[in-house]
Amino acid sequence: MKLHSPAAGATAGEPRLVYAKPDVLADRSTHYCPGCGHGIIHRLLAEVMTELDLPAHTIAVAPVGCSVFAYDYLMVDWVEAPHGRAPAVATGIRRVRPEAFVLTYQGDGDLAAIGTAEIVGAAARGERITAIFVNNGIYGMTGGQMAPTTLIGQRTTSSPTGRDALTMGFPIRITEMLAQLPGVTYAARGTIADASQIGKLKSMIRRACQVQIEGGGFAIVEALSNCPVGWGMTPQQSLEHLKGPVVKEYPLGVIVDRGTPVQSTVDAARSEA
Ligand SMILES: Cc1ncc(C[n+]2csc(CCOP(=O)(O)OP(=O)(O)O)c2C)c(N)n1
Ligand code: SF4
Ligand SMILES: [Mg+2]
Repeated sequence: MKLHSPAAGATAGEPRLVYAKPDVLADRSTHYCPGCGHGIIHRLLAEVMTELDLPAHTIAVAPVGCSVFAYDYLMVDWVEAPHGRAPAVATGIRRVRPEAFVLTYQGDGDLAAIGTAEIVGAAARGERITAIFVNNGIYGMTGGQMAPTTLIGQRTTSSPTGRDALTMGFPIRITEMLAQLPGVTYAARGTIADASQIGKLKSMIRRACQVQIEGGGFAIVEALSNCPVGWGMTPQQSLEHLKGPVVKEYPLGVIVDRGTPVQSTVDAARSEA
């Protein structure tokens, strides 16, 4: 794969290629709505996997939700595991293919609601998988219903007057919850809200992939993303909303990094206890 053409060799006056689409990213339009963050996260994954030479060794697991068709865009081997079961399916793949790079990609409805048990179980077991968790605060695919991650006061099609904590509960910071588990080597939250944050999110995804390569346990990156259609906003408004109320509820940064390999993760967790 060639991300960057070599600067060396370009002679004065010749155009120099500074960026190219990673080969692992399919050369096709996506089905995502204009301004949707899923495409940015796909690109970051494609760049990181390419830089770490992972595509040929990768088995990825796709969810339900708008990213169900991730397998049409990232040209690696995929298994489809609808209804929140990606971490369970990834666990099976891990056990039978110990040499593979195992990746899951899930939205917040899929991971934090429909498949809560599976993500908690995989994290508790310290499964050596890399999980990408796209939190856009809503069930995008099915028409914008409330998710566990929906903000208090946020209007959705199933909370038309705004989410009320008294009757609908509070948003779940699931990545912080998972980070408490000793089996979790790395947990971080980034966002696609602007160019500088996209760079930081890429570093988090890179670290989460390296953890697996270096023999660490479970690694998760939550990507705060947008759903302009479900939020009833323009793409630009949705990015401002991300930077404001969404980041206030879901703080950005590395939540835990216990180091690799697995034994050091366990030792670090014991010393925290
Ligand atoms: C057990 C079960 N309940 C509900 C559905 C319907 N369903 C399909 S996708 C989806 C929402 C997924 O939302 P999310 O994971 O947040 O992804 P997004 O579309 O927002 O990226 C739901 C509820 C389902 N497929 N299975
Ligand atoms: S409904 Fe929302 S999450 Fe789904 S593709 Fe459109 S903008 Fe993206
Ligand atoms: Mg969602």
